[in-house]
Amino acid sequence: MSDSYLPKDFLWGFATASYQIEGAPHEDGRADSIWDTFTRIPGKIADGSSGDVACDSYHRTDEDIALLKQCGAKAYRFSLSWSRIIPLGGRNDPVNEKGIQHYVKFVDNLREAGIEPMITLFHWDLPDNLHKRYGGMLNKEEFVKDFENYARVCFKAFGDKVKLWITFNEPWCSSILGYSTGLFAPGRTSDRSKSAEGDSSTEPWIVGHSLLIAHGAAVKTYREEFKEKDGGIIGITLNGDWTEPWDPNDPADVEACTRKIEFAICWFGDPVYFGKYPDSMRKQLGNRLPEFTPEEVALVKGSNDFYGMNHYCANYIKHKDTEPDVNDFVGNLEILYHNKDGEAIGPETQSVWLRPHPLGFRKLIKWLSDRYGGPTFYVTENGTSLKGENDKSLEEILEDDFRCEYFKGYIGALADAHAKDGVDVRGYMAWSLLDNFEWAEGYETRFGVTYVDYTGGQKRHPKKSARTIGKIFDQYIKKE
Ligand code: NCW
Repeated sequence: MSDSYLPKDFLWGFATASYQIEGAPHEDGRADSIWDTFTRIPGKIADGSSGDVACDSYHRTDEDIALLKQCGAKAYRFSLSWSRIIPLGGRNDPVNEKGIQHYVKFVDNLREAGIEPMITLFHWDLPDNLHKRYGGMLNKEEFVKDFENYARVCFKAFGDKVKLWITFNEPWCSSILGYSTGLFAPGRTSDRSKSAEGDSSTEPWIVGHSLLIAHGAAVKTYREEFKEKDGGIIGITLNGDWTEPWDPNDPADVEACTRKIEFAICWFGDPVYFGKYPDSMRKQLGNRLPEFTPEEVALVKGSNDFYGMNHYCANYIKHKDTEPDVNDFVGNLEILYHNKDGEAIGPETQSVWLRPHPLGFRKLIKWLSDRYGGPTFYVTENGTSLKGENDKSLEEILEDDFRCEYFKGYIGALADAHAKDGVDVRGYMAWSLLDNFEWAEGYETRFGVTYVDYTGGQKRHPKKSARTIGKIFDQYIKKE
């Protein structure tokens, strides 16, 4: 048994996101988000599905809270659906009291159950009207004002009960998957730079910039109007993998590893902590990457009370000798799952991008802690899918030893990062409480510690991992 530990008041629990679990898309005044529209386009979702029903969590809040209690969770991270709260999205559009009341009741019930709510304001489901009205996240001026207004509505409605706030979940995904590869809503691709539609190769970088400014604006609002009274903290959640060189003896591969992390994580992290984009990005992207005005620097720099870290896996990186393509978004390098000697970084899972490698978690959180001057971390997501899980019998699915081992490895690595490397980490949310709508992968990929029987009345069946996580934390969290 390791002698590593986590602090006494460590907050652990589970995470979900509104569009992935709620369903009820037309209930109580909710309007479409960009994901409602996107999922209607044939071919966009692997199994042709949508979040129309998902886990039906909108109607099953009590069941979900009961599951959390059963697991021993101390916290629950969930996202609000902007389209329920301000269905048309904008600052001059009506606020939907029914949407607010739904979440007020949910937060109250969580707190009554002794579970600390952690709210994500934006987990990708932008009101579709804002996309149609002015181009959504591409339109910085409008988007920032509308997001700030939405954030204020939420702080006002829930601020006395909610002490942990996240502005954006994984802005990399909104920018790159939404505006470069087109895998996610709204499905725009930046590979049409020479087409009649004009140069779209700037779009992902413009979207990233809008998200950063909107984050800064919401944090300013919270600090100026709510923090003193409500006493909460607020930050942004960034995703990113650890990287190991394909050939550790090739300095170009070693250098490319850092560049990959800069393109994936520091794109957002550096502005928040240093007020600028990484040099490697400026060098490759030139003026396709927006510049911060002095007012924007003032807004964004220092805007994190904590670093929200989503982390799943690691990969090997091989440098490229060729010039970067105009649409390259990873830093002109190759992402691989085997190194020069054919060794795998980790086992396969159901998600093509996810190869578990727990030591990479310890290394990355330490790397980020060093780069950003030892911020407080909350791990806001960590978890895994299982190769072929959806094709197994229920009995087999419930014995998810692979997922249990994943959590043992990753939570142990986190405890090492805390106890041995001095990283200030205060919380951890496992992804996810429930199997749910896994975006472009539909329902075939399952991340839940609870099996959801989508065709069997949405019945929830806790897997072995649901019982294991609490036991793992019990071993690591200091009693005194
Ligand atoms: S898809 C994704 N995820 C999963 C999702 O369910 C959750 O909502 C997200 O916060 C689990 O955690 C996050 N992340 C995107 C991974 C990157 C995919 C890279 C594709 C390469 C082009």
